[in-house]
Amino acid sequence: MRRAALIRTGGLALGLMAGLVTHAQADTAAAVEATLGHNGLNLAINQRPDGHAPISVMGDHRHGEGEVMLSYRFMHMKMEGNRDGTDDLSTQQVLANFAVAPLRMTMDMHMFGLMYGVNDAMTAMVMLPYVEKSMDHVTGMGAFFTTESKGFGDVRLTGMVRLYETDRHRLHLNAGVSLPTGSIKEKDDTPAMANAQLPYPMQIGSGTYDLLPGLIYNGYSETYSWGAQVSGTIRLDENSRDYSLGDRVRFSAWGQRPLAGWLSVSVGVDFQAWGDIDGADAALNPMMVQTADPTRQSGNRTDITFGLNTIVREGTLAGNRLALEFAVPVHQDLDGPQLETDWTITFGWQLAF
Ligand SMILES: [Cu+2]
Repeated sequence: MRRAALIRTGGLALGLMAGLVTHAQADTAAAVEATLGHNGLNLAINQRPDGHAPISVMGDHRHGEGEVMLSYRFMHMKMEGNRDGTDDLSTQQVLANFAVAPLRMTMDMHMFGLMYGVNDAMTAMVMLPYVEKSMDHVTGMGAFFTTESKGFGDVRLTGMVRLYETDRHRLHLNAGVSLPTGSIKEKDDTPAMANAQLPYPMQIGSGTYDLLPGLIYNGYSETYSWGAQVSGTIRLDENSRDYSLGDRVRFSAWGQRPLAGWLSVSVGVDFQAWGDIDGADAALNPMMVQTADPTRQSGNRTDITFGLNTIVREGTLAGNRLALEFAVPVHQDLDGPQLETDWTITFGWQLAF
């Protein structure tokens, strides 16, 4: 039964007969052909749950000309305990060098996305994040305090350009820019000062124009799919507070398996590395707390990821996608002391029309 369902997704003609094609551009045969190009498999892949990458991967797919996709992601990241290199540090060890030790941090991100198929070779994407951060600390005197920040982050504009495409393999370039729309002037009360400028990791934006280059590959068979992405964040200038965050590089690879026409599971690996901060915010005292020291911000982390993708295949909600992904680190090397990441969960909704 499952196998029959998968085979059905393999052919456009059968898919049409089964009433599975719900995209708006399927209205006319000419539009269908324009979307499909030289073969009939692409639209069927787009309708598979694993036709999209695991939800934490952005810019993984393109759209046909005129097609629009709305998306919403919610990401929650939990960090607790300090580390230097690959060794855990106790709070006492951190307090031996600083007046304040961070204990834990959470970050919630609501990411709103819009994709538009400019033509069959290029899709444009806009992403707007809303970020909420909270960090708990203890002072050398034993006083606990929490700082918080929130607001809209840096807007990202990206173009995805087809480089190579067959019915089973797709490669495209991501070329994007991040705009400095997020605040770098977040303040909160600390025991040392009321309304103090918050350290680097508690700011919402980078304050700089950043280049976002990337390359994505996706491959498909009837019973599996797989993919990989390499992407970077390159800071182009110094922000208005006289620093620039470290550049970042990220490599992800994943495999997915459809379990039903509406459900697929994924497993993957996600490596990220980031550099130290250039320059310094003059309002921050690096002797006070590690998060205010521009030379203690670099590191790298490797996560193993587990995900679920679903797609509604029929009825009035057809085309709606819901997905969940959980990431847990297997290796973290931090130029610390820095808070270490415990886990990240990402939930997402997507709808193309
Ligand atoms: Cu999309």
